[in-house]
Amino acid sequence: MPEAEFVVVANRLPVDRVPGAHGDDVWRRSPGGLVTALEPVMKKADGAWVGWAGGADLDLEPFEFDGTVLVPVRLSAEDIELYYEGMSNDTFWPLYHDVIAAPRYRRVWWDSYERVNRRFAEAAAEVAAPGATVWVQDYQLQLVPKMLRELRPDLTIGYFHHIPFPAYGLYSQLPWRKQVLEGLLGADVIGFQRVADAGNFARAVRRLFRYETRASGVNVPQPDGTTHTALAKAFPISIDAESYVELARRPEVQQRAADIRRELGNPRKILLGVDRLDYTKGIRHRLKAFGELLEDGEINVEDVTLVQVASPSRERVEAYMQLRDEIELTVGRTNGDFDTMGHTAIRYLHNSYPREEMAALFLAADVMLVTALRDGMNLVAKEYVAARTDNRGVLVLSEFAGAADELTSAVRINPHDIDGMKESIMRAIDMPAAEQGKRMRALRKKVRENDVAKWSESFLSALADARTMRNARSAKR
Ligand code: GDG
Repeated sequence: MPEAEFVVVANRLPVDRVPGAHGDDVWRRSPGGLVTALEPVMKKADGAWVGWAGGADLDLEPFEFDGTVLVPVRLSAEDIELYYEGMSNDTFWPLYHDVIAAPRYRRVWWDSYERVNRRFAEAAAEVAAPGATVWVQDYQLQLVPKMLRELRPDLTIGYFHHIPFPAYGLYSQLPWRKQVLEGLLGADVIGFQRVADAGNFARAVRRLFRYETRASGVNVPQPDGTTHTALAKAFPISIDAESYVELARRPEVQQRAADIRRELGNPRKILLGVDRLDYTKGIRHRLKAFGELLEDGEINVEDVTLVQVASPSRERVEAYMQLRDEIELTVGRTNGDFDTMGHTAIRYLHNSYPREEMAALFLAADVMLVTALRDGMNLVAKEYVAARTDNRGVLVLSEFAGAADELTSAVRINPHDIDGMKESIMRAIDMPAAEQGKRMRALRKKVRENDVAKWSESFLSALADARTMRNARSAKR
């Protein structure tokens, strides 16, 4: 197997298997933000990407795709059930999102999580060149940094946590709370979305291990008497803003935005929500506020329509099935109560759409509703802002989304406060064009200045500094 100077380790490979023209399967680049973010870095370096190819029991050899070596990690049907749907999506996900849903703690899930993390670590250890840099992604792989350091002490290891890190009072529920922190502390740099997440992590480390933390550094004593310093810091992720600007300027996307408005019966205002169908996103709270505004007579369906894109997600996990039922019941009731022949209250779309359609929706939306109860960052908020090259439109943004730290000119809401949210939605609907412009310009400046290229550069430069320091220390020994 070829050796790589730069290795990404993520739960999923950056490609999807899709049916090809000749009846066989072909690989297609997946649309995700992480793939876009890392593409330039992977191309520059001799890059490899270690991850699951999707699907059960696939035995695949490493292969090259677009100049990157992809190293598939095999997951059995049982691994998918225990490590992925169980431990990752039914324990860590709800626990780290402030127990919005009750996390389940099952020992068989944990055993599988450890086993699968080791498999990822071994695959990375095998493909990394001597002294290479490895960047591990997200909560499915929290044990990989330590496992990898044990296998390959010569590597420089980074880890980025895409979701929140909870306060100690919640984190301490986790039966394996020590093992997870130890796993993460194997990294040289541990990146979080918000300053608050890095703070929660450092507090958990102090409480459970009493390790010394100085500025953002955590000093971890090693068995051989030396100290390993892990840097735990915020690196807020972003989007490829220019690609949304480019999409929004295309005449066909603008035409589609106009068509969407017409197809909806030309309402005066279109409100939009775009989320994976997930209980962290506050979709039910949003529907409740919107339904009450209709009930109160503050708005009517000829005037205002809510478009809710809820893309299918984790459909085999019980909590997600329940959420879908609840949302669809609410949408059905609201529409049943308020729709007319020509107008609908909520246009609900349980589907995924191409990026062009998303951009057209952003352009058509007068008000974008991001009402997450807890969200690491929320890229949709940044995408909406980037697409509004006309400096119009209003972003209503939950203070519980990481994006709220940077996007301070949005209309901020607390999604638990339904009355407050109703007032803010009305304020957004009625906002004069001049105020929209002022706020949108400020938001756009933030997103265009801090794009995803800057995110990966700043993380990787912190990692390069860590590597220099480590080399200097070992030269002294
Ligand atoms: C996790 C964290 C953090 C959605 N529906 C469609 C579609 N999308 C795209 C959006 C956006 C992405 O999916 C979703 O990103 P978010 O950030 O909003 O949320 P999560 O999926 O929960 O992501 C989150 C993120 O990781 C990155 O660190 O911000 O907090 O939870 O890009 O546009 N894209 C297309 N069609 C759809 O129907 N094309």
